[in-house]
Amino acid sequence: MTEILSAIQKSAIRIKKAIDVKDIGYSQEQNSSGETQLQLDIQCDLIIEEELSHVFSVHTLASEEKEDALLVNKEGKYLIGFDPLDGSSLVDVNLSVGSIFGIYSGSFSGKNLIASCYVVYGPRVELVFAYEGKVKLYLLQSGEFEYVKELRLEEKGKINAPGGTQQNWEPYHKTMVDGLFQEGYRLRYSGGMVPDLHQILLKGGGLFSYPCTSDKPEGKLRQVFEVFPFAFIFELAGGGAIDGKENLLLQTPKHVHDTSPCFFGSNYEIERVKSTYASV
Ligand code: P6P
Repeated sequence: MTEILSAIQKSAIRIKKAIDVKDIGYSQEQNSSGETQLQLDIQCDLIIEEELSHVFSVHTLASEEKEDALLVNKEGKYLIGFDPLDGSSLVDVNLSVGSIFGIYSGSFSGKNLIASCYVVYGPRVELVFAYEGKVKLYLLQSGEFEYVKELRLEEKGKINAPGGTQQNWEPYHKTMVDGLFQEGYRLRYSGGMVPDLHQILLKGGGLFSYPCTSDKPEGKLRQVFEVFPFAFIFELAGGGAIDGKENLLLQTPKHVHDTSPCFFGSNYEIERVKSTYASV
């Protein structure tokens, strides 16, 4: 696992440099979710593929930016699902973006996650690695990632990050979100999953939600590349991660690009979601 973490760290340093280059515009291509790819998306995907395919323990790579998974070493032990540059369209407006990695054993099922990691490219570059019961924060300083501290969620937080187009929310979901605001929760939502969830983790807790909506009945966020890795992190940090009713890590995607409604947060907020969704 050390070699995988090291390869992710090398990727992050190269991706940071790529982000700092003047905008290189959109490609003519679309990814498997029908999103037009930035040249930067493709470049970051290649960087990660290059770095991870040299690690002997990696068996298969699956990228959000590619239709099919790639076998890199049949003797390898781990399958890695990754989103090379989540929220990449936010680079144009100078907001934080991130890379997300799920490290699986055997298959891309939630229960087979062994470790997960994300990198947030903001005013600083920080990396969070969840493995063997601990969620560890690292900060990039003078070209090296230095360990900072372990991350833990409080039982109850103060942040509410409601995703999705509000006019397409179910009425019961809107009532739940508004109820949290009436209790004094603060709106913190940038449209970037990585910085939005990083803020909740570092500020002690709250709720991030991307529910089923009338325009996205299966949710928007991808299980293998985004949802499972963050579910693993939030659970290890003492919080919860559900699809409204069930633990997200109990899910097994039919296709590597499948999505799921998702809620990540401290226990108090996750219980609130469960009670809201219990009767729907
Ligand atoms: P919406 C970015 O495109 C992304 O995949 C996640 O990073 C983010 O949480 C979500 O979509 C934002 O979606 O519909 O709220 O703009």
